Amino acid sequence: MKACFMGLGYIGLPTAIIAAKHGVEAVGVDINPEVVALTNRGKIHIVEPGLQELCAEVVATGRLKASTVPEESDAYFIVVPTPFRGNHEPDIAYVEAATKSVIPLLKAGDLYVIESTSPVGTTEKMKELIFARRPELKDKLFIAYCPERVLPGNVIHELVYNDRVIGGITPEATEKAKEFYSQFVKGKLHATNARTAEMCKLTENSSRDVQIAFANELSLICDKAGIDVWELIELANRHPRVNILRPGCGVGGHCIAVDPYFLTAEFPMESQLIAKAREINNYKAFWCTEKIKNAMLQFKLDHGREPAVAMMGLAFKPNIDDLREAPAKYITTRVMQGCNNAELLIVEPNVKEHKVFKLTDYREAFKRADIVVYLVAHDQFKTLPKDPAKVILDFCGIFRKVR
Ligand code: SAJ
Repeated sequence: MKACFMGLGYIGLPTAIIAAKHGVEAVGVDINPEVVALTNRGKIHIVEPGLQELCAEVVATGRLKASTVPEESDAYFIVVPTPFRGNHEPDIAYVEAATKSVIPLLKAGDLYVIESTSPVGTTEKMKELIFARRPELKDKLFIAYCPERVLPGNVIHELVYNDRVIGGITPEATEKAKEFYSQFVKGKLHATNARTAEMCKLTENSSRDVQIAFANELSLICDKAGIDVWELIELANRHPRVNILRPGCGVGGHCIAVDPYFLTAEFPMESQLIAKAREINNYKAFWCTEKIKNAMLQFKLDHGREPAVAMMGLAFKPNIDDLREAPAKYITTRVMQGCNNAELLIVEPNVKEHKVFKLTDYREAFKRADIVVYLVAHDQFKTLPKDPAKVILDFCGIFRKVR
């Protein structure tokens, strides 16, 4: 079977590689010619453990090739970004563009699947778009939506072993899509319709955002109440049916921090809790910024000089190098803007250099700092000593567990 993957990003590229590894003749399409050229040299442009070797293998055997234009295939997968316009309005322009580029190639019996996180109803919209241009294909295509849920950093394993939700426009389309995915997915393939599958993806990530907001709200309450929130959560989680997540310095990344807006944009009156959770998680980063500024002022009052402040971590989550939508980056920028001539020691052990931030080694930063601010719970930081002479602001529970 030949499959065309539209979009060679964090999901499209690994999926094309894994499908090729399992015998599919894969064509990976991207608008970025450098990504295409790199892939055809068997190299990857994203950071994902183990993927480089697999890419080299499937390119060398000719099972995967990359191109800037789609080729006639038996199955087409839309795996392009779905960004937001300014006012948190989802933008499916890339999905539409990718669909338009494959429409001329479609033939009866082909499979067309959207994987991109999309507003509910997108698959139906693309069905209309296809049949408007190719009326002779009406009811002769298998059209479905199949979201991915892989965790960055563990993609190869999760692409194969995660269960997947397969939502066809028709039951026959669901079965056709299940047949394709069964070539490399060992997890269970759960059949449903397209709208439910679209909603399922948004539900998974929105539920996590709400759960994190609860943990963050607890941290604000406990700060005011003089309670150790980490001790509190660890105790509450001893309850057999309580599972409170970890407070942090905010919620980052291009998924949990973004996907809830697909629901609040489309169902503004019905998604009050989801909207409020977004506000709470965004507010937490502002709250941390104010805490840091107050600690700097207090230090100056106590010591008659500006403090040296170590900002520990920029990434959006522990032990990765991805700074997209990272609250730690936002906080560091805000503190930088208001720090007068206090020395700011910015640390991100997973990034060698940054075009905006001058980075310092975490051990040196810790040694030189009067105030140490733990923003991201990177493993490296767990090796640092506890020095009572320093002011510690720990927003991520660097040495703490919650269960
Ligand atoms: N975070 C907390 N406290 C927690 C857990 C996470 O503050 O207890 C923060 C993290 O620091 C980070 C953000 O939330 O800033 C998101 O991190 P994450 O690990 O929860 O999620 P992602 O974005 O790496 O991956 C999520 C996953 N979705 C769910 O867990 C429901 C993954 O399975 C999805 O495939 C991915 O989103 C996606 O691409 O949609």
